[in-house]
Amino acid sequence: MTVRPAARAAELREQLKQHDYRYYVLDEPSIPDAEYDRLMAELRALEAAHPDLVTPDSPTQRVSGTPSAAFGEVVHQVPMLSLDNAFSEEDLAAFDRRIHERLEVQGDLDYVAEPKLDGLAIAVIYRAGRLEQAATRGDGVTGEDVTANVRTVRSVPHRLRGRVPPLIEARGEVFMPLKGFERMNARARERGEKVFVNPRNAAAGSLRQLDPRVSAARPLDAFFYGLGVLDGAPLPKGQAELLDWLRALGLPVSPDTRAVRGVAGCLSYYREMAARRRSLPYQIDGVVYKLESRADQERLGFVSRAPRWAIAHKFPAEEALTVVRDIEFNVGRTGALTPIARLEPVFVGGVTVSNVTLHNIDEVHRKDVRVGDTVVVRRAGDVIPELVSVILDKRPMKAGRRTEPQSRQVELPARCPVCDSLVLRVEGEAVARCTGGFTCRAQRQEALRHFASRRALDIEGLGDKVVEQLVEHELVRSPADLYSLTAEQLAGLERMGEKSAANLVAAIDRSKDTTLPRLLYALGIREVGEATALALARHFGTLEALMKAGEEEIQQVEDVGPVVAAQVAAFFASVDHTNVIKALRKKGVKWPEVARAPAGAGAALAGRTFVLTGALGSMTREEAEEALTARGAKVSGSVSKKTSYVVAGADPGSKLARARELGIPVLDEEGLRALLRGG
Ligand code: I6G
Repeated sequence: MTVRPAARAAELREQLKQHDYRYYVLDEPSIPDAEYDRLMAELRALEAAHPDLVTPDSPTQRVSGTPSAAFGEVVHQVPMLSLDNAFSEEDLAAFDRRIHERLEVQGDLDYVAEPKLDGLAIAVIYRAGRLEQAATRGDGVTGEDVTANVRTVRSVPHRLRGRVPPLIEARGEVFMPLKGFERMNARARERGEKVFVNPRNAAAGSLRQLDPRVSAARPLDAFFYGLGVLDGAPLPKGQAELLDWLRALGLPVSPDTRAVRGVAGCLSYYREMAARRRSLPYQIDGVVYKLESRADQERLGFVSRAPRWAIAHKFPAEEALTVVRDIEFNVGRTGALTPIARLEPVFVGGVTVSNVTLHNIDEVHRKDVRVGDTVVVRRAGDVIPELVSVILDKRPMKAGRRTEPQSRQVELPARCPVCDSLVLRVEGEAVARCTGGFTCRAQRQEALRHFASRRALDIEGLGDKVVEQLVEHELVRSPADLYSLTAEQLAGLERMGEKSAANLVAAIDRSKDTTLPRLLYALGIREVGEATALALARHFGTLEALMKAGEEEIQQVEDVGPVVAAQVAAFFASVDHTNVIKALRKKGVKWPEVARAPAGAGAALAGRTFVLTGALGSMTREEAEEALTARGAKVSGSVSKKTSYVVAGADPGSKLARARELGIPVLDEEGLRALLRGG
């Protein structure tokens, strides 16, 4: 679709005016600065190609910053200029070259480099050393009188120090340090008040408060870097001397200004500040280089409201606009479903971003992100790119309807996009998960690792690396496939000798003799840990009985609530899972029936807490723990007043001493066995 230049220019003018109003009057910009700059650049290019399209009221014809009628007007005696921007090293080199050409000099030039604060430009007049007037830049010619508010900024002195000139106008930037900004927004959020989108807007909004008492409560700060009017004192010879003088007068000046030489010196300062940017206590959006010599500055002069002797070297924009092409759900190793926004690729923060995570479905709903939306994407430093917000004004609407969007709210899928198993979301939890376990390709590796782990089927030698290769080469899809593996197949894997392959086959074979609690735990059903597996086994006795049970019946098991019951029922509702169980049986995996315990009974050691310390001779620590928990006891890692018994084996540690200290009964291995027999 081609748009006629005249129509496009009119559209851009209208948009820019709207954005100016939101930015300068409401202090509520709806698009990132970089996007504003892009719109302005497009309008400038159009007007350059078609000069007849330039209108007197075009935003390109004035410096932005409409003064608000609410404040008195101040006409700047010396206009407040703006700075040209350099967005690349080439731009900077061209700036330096132009100066060489105009001054007809050779060799490296001396510059002063300064951080470019993201704040609000101000001019402060001191007469006989007393603060008389403070004004915003406004449109560069006329600003707003913000004297009362600037008086509340602590770092701006009401009186200058030392030998003061009869009249001096210092120029600089008012800004809000990050800590203060965050504190202020946190407080506003608590009170349900408006929060500011960034420190720049917070500073602007605070300075333009009609009630200076409100300004006074805002954590504003200022740095000065330039001169407007000066009477009764000689002008400093250069920028470095000017900064020293401002400091001497008691005005705050950035501690990070530096004399540099040539383009190379400028660039090394730029890189250093870019690296330090995240750790500075205030926001900067670039650095400024100024030719040191005032005599040379005067020879160079100005071009269209910007000095030829200074330039702002901007950091890459950290925010940009793009369009959401799609929203997909990624399934992680643990089955967690993560919504991902697929974006129209966009260059932001120095890289091209085409995907951003939306974390969870609540976040999607909170931000109300939909397919087709125009969104603000942010990438600050090395931080992972994030989707900041949706530009609701740009949401595509149905043809002929102003209020009905084309898109619908994104919903959590009912089934896993990878394996089609049910997706469950535990109430109160942000994360939704696929219940597929090892039947889900995305989760297979993690599920197999769990199946083989020590407290599950305990297959020695089936470590992470082996599982990874088995899954990758598709030798194993479900745990039942493990029992068909041959030593030859295993010997073909990386870092697996013949001996280890044979050992692994033997270990897999040994694991066939297992118990129902271990098997239930090994299946990796969400919310089913060892204790729950044991409780389920003791309640139902057989796997068949459990598989037939409904959610309500499962809830009869001690300590099993609706959340666990829903997960167990969903797991066994999957044909894939029941097929895996059948296949395990067929391959010879056996789990004998468990003596059923009526609810609450059979737990002879219920309510007692044990702590194990030192090595036991006839059983491993895990076996001891299993035996104890099977009888309803709890096993803890540390001794406290609540400990019922400490079981001490060989070489007990400090836990034994602690038990003695607290007077807790200590059992040796024989004592433990006796207790277990009795229970
Ligand atoms: O907007 C500005 C920010 C910082 C400036 C500036 C500056 O020096 C550190 N310097 C000048 C000369 C101007 N604007 C016009």
